[in-house]
Amino acid sequence: MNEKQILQAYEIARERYAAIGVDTDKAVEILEKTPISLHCWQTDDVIGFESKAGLSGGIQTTGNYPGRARNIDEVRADVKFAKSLLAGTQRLNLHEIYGDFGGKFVDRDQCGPEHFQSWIEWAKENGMKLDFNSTSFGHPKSGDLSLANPDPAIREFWIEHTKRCRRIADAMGKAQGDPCIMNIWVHDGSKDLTVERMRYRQIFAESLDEILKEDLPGMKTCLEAKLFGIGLESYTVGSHDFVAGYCATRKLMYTLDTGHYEQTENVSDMVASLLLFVPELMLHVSRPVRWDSDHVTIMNDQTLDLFKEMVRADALDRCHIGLDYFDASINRIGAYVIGTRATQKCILSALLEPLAKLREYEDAGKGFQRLALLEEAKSLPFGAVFDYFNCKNGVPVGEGFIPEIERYEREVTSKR
Ligand code: RNT
Ligand code: ZN
Repeated sequence: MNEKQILQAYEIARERYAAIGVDTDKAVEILEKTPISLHCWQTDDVIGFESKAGLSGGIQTTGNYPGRARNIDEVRADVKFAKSLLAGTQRLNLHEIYGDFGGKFVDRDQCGPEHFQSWIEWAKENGMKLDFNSTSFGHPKSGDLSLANPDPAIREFWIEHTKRCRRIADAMGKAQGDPCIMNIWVHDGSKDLTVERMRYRQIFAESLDEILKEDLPGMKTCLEAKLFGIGLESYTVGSHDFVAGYCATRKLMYTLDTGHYEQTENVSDMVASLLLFVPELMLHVSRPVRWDSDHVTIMNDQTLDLFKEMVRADALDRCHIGLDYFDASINRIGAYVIGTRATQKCILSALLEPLAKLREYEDAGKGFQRLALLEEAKSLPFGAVFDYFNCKNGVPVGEGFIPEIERYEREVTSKR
């Protein structure tokens, strides 16, 4: 399709949507401004630059597709290339283990904003804002319990780490003039039965209270809930109930990772409950296959419903959108582009819902009409609007990004 055809198709789509009360120009404008935070850890299978200790903490990448980023320059080059194929706004989500440590070993209780100064500069140069994560896994002190550990020495170590991470996030947020969202996810749990479920959770809550004491206006903290980790199947300290209760009482942002719930659970329905009790949501958009497998996000019913619920709740501005998956079995940069575009498709689809009309039907008790319009909305010319969004922003339309990624693979990643 050439540009003229894309614009023609868009004009037709615009009229079609207008007929049911939907403003496509406005939807595209909102989509362009809605940031999606790219998770740096897709470039290198969650390894980072601190040590070669490997992954622990109940998460795992599978696959050994060639071309993994091996150092900070390669991570940056890959993120930059992925971004060049994406319309709209992207942020970059860093983990503490991706600091610029200058070849020295910097332990987790020693990290500071100085190790992220070059990231702050790089992000500015590349038009991205930063988000951040403390890192509890892949360390000799990780064990099964970090912030929930009854051993004060270990617990203190992780409290110190997390406090320092909040200060790093604060420095990032101040430098970029926009709060850095810092996620706390700890892997704490137990492989087998425990008779101390409440005790560890109580310790965890105390650790978090201590960590959150410091007032840091440049950043916002969020806490991620989880169902279970590999090797930690019987018990998770930071379960949904714990995190929901903690965030509601402390007025903290809740991190909703779409892979972290029972497979039959309707995750999208959580949006309209949580947002009544927590100030904001951080989303880790992922794709669980049979379990929390961290497959590349695609445009499926779960993801579509998630964004529909956000738009229906008029809460896009209370939701921070990030990706979280790690697929080492396919081209890693391709994985970013597929996942980001899929997320954008879902956001756009939600923005194009004929909500006013649907609400009118619902208020009038017109159940048949509501269901009919929900069904018909599925086959409206959504693709023409998405093509226009990409064309307008000068990035490949449709499958046009496939050869670009193949070229980068030929010229760059295959040589690693
Ligand atoms: C793990 C969580 C967490 C991690 C990243 C690396 O189950 O989803 O968000 O994926 O922190
Ligand atoms: Zn996550």
